[in-house]
Amino acid sequence: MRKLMFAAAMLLPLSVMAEIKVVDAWIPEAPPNAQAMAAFMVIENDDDKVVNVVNAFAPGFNTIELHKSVEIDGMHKMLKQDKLEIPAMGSLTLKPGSYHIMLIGVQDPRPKAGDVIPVRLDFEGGAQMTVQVPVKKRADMMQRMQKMQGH
Ligand SMILES: [Cu+2]
Repeated sequence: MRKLMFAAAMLLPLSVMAEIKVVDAWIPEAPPNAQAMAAFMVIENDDDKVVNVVNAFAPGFNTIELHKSVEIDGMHKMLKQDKLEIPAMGSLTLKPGSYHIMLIGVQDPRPKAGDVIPVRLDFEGGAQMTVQVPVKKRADMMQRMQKMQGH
């Protein structure tokens, strides 16, 4: 029994991953002159502890940052976040106008609808998870989201 518990402890950084599920991930296709793109997704946490995303990486971009869009005095601003906090037994929704993963410095060839970008999430404690995120036309996706909200 003692041996078993030791083995479980060794696997701890990996076991964090088992509690995390990412759904509805997408990246809106950007206009040809756009310098940045954004990744959206719902990160679900089945653990009874808070899980933090502290970094992210995606090939084809110069810099990746964790952002939150806010409105201050009627101005849209994006604030850099040190971490994205996924509540215990809860989820965090990354969506337009809110939290997102900012993909800055788009390299050639530019991602377009139909492409899939592997986005790696780095969790506090060292665990990593790569999510295959499809690039989609923004109009198609916004329409789908409105339908889901009953509009
Ligand atoms: Cu941003």
